[in-house]
Amino acid sequence: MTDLLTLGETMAAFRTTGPLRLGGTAGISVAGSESNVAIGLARLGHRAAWVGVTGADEPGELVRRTLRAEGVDLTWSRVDATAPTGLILFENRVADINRVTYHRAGSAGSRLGPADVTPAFDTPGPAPRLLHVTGITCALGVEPYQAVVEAVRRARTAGTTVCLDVNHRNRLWSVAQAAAALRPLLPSIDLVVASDDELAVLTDAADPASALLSAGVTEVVVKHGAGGATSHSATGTTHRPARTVSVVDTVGAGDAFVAGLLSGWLDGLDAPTRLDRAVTTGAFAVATRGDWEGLPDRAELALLDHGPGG
Ligand code: CKP
Ligand code: MG
Repeated sequence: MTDLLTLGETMAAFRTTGPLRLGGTAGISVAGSESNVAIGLARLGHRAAWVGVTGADEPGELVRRTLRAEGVDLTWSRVDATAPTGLILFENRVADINRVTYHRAGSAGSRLGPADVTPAFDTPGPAPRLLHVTGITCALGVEPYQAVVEAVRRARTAGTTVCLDVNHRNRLWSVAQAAAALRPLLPSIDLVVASDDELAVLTDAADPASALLSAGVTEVVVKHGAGGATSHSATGTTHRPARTVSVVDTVGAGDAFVAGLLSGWLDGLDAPTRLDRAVTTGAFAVATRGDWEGLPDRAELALLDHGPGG
């Protein structure tokens, strides 16, 4: 049985230690918000499946090999030989500040469509327990957006709990475009995750969390970066401070946070304990280089409870 089903685009990622124009060496890995979450859950022992499309090329092989090695189920992903795998460049500029550039227009990943998600729900046996979708997939084009719409619709029918991370990307679309696409999904979303500045994508209300709960969302989790995170639900509001770590690379921190949160949900933890796990996995991502490489396994979750040498 699948614990978490997610869908999106995963790209080959090139990380430089300075401006790319100067040449030199780059670290090569993979990046994609939804697969970051899948890896985070797999590391914690959950069964995570990623639906996506890669090209029949070396970057695509890197994506598939990496996800397989991390224990992510690729049963419902596919290769499209007519389009290239997308690329993402992270050029390290100062301290933990990266310049991020996408080369993903027309990519295989953006060929994801509604037909790609139906097999995951049509497979005999129990439906996935969780579906995780993000605004990034919705921003990739009409077909990827329809894939999200279809996945959410099928999840509703199957009794699968649905999580939406707004994950707003200015380089992919405007706030107005994101609002027009994501707001209609809200009646079918159980759990919303957003950073405080992303809430305006979902509602114009002065009290966004209350408005989203009134719209039918069960839990609204708001990330405040170094200020921690807050969970809002009908039973009340809980806040957890961020864990104090040295900041190395903040990219992927949001996805790591979601992985901890959803892991807590799958384990049946209460809201405060789920948030604890979320700020912990988020801290692992912040304190290590790469989107997902530093994410913890079960035993490592406790490392940050004791501090260095503790
Ligand atoms: O919100 P996060 O920093 O956790 O997301 C990072 C990911 O998918 C990164 O892996 C990148 O590839 C992306 O978001 C993206 O498409 O921007
Ligand atoms: Mg994010």
